[in-house]
Amino acid sequence: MRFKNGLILALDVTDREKAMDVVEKTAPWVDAVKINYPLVLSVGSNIINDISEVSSVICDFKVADIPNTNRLIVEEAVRRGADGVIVHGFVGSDSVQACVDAADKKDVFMVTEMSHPGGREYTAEVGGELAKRASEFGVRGIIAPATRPERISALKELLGELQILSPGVGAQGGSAVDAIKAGADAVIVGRSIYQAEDPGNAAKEIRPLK
Ligand code: NUP
Repeated sequence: MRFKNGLILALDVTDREKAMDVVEKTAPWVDAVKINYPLVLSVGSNIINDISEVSSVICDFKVADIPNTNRLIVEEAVRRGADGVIVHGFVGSDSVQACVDAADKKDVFMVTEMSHPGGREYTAEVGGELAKRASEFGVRGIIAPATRPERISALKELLGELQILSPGVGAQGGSAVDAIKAGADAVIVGRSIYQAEDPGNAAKEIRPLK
């Protein structure tokens, strides 16, 4: 996936009409729409097909199970039109590998250290090790916290050529420009865009690559 605006929309809304309205209004300024359980559980998984008609879609299902279950989840997301899937790395290399195999050349992004304060408690400890092994796992990139840009830089050192997507901008306190300066390829932004009065303009303003 290429990120010319450096911006991924996190569409954590629970209403189909609102979801499609935000997708359409922000389309010129976002490189992909990331969807998560709130939307899929509220409106149904055919929302993946619908958004994929308009935009690239990343399914942030934080897949974290045994290899066989991971495979079933990723296959279904890709079958419905996902261009990328976010998976957890802490479950082990076989589980991540199952996601990469099931993704059928679509992009798999692996969570390393999470962006919220609790992300320091456990995920920070394994984040470096996961980043170091990411290319061996065959993933396209990692998820690293915009709330701690110094961690983006540190994880980038261990990553090689892989991509970095960074959530935590705006509502969680991080800055899009700082995350990109630290080495992220794109930021992931939700509330600061979909809760704005004018989501299109908010996306236009927040996108870090202009
Ligand atoms: O470490 C992570 N932090 C995070 O916020 C990994 C994530 N995937 N996310 C997701 O990014 C989170 O689930 C939400 O969909 C989005 C951030 O949304 P917001 O804080 O900009 O509203």
